[in-house]
Amino acid sequence: MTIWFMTTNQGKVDEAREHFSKFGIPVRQFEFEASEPQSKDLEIVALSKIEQALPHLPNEKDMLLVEDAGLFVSALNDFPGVYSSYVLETLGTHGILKLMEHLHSEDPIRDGNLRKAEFRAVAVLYKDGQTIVAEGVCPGRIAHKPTEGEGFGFDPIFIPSDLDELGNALPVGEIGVKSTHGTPFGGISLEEKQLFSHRRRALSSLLEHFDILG
Ligand code: ITT
Repeated sequence: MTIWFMTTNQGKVDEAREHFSKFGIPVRQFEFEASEPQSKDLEIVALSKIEQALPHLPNEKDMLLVEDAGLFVSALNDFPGVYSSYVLETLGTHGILKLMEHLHSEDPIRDGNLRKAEFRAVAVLYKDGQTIVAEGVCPGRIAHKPTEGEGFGFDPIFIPSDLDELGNALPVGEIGVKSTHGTPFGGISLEEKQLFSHRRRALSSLLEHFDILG
């Protein structure tokens, strides 16, 4: 049983592998150029990609996974959202920081609220003629400067909110049992990112909905 993950992004493949390997499910990258519809809805984009790729699946019995994510910044009216890939290629993380330069406060709680953002992911899994959709959200804030290290995309500038003992995200300023202590995703390991990650949440929720382990 293989999951074909249709994506051009190696970082996303690594994270999906890290997650599904815990369940003994191999993940392989599916190279297919799908056109993305212009939509403000991540789910519409993901479902359209599944539809385009299905006829090209190597084996009918295999599963096909598409997962579309975006960074939604509150002070920028949820920009870049579904345009995240394009914005990363054009403005880059420095461009996002520039757009937010005026948003700062000496008070850490106010600062966190001014710079509030979240990652959202929609994962769609196709198996045996059925399609399951699941979502994952990771609330947090945008750092004042990028961090060096691991990660991809917006990881250098996104700081996830702390988590309580159940793994739920806490409001800005509250200290949780799981915390990156103000370090962005780009400065922590892939394993630690999984605790907070929108992608991991969407993929976990997929597995709950879809009894592929049975
Ligand atoms: P595919 O559509 O081919 O899967 P993509 O890189 O375009 O690859 P998404 O549409 O899901 O992936 O992501 C939109 C952008 O958001 C893209 O530039 C990603 O690098 C970035 N992104 C997504 N998830 C991220 C994460 O966990 N950390 C940092 N950046 C992320």
